[in-house]
Amino acid sequence: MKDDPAYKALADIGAAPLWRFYGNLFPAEPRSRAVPYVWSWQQLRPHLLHFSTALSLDEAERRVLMLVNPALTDPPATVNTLYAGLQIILPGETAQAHRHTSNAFRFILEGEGAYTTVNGEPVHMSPGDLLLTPGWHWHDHTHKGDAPMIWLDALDYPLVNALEAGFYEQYPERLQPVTRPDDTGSRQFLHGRLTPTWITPEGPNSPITRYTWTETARALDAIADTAEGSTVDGVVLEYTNPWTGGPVMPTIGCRVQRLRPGFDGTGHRHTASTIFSVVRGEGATVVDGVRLDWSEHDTFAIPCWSTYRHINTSTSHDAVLFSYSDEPVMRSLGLYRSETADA
Ligand code: GTQ
Repeated sequence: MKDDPAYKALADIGAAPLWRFYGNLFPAEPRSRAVPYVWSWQQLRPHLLHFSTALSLDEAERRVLMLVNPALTDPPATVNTLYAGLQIILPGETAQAHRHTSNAFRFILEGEGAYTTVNGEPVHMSPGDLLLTPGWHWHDHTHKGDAPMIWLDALDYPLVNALEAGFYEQYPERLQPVTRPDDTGSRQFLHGRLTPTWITPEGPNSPITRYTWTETARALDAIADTAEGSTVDGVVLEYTNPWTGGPVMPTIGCRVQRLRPGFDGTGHRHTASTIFSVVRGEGATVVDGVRLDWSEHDTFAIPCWSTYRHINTSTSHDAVLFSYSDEPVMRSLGLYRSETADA
């Protein structure tokens, strides 16, 4: 009975009746707390520029606007397991060297002339480049160009903190010493099937520190006339770890896709939570009946197990989307599921 005083007695001694919690603990299917959302580049960019002069990099370790899911504000996250932020750095600035157990990457949106030093290797940035900063790698940023540099930051800290595995350390100096030639990782490995034989795999991450847009665009162009791709995603390519053929880091997988003019995708859903960054073009993604309209450099979030489909609203131009998800986590834990569905 409802007001049985025994319930109160249970709570006082650290116990609870399973039958009152069962449906929430074992839902028939996932019900993400995150909501579908699109962050507007046009709205955010002026705020980035404002803070680039209002706040120095001595006042903030990183000058970043977090893209916070309206349903995930405490602690802030973009989807359940992943985070996105927009970072700006001005010519002449440096950002303090540090490392954390969270895996991170940057996807470059605007500017030229900055680099991130990752475990002694300067990794240079151009728009469309993907730069990896795997967990526990020292990283600091330096900008030697002549205009602001803006990129998308991605981290898995919502997952790492949920696992209570977060460690962080500051480097004793502002910048770490450079100990490897510029862009070593991409120069050694970013050449398809030609892998250096004298280097042995180390750790779970891709050795490619920089996936250049030049190479990515070349791959997309080369495939353009040979394949329609999938009805769900168009021509979609996964950034891979040359040691494994699998995702670039153990917790985050990255993709790039081209939606041909007028593309109207079929719907699907999967247990991976996903974040998209619009490289080029304009379109819409319909998520559980909510239409997210997007254009260049917008970011949008697709929660776990929500049904979605992509539309390229242009009839003359391709749309290109970069995306990342926790699919490697779901797969390695046996929790990945996907199915086609009407969106
Ligand atoms: O640039 O190292 O957006 O450590 C969040 C945490 C960026 C970075 C973020 C970070 C960084």
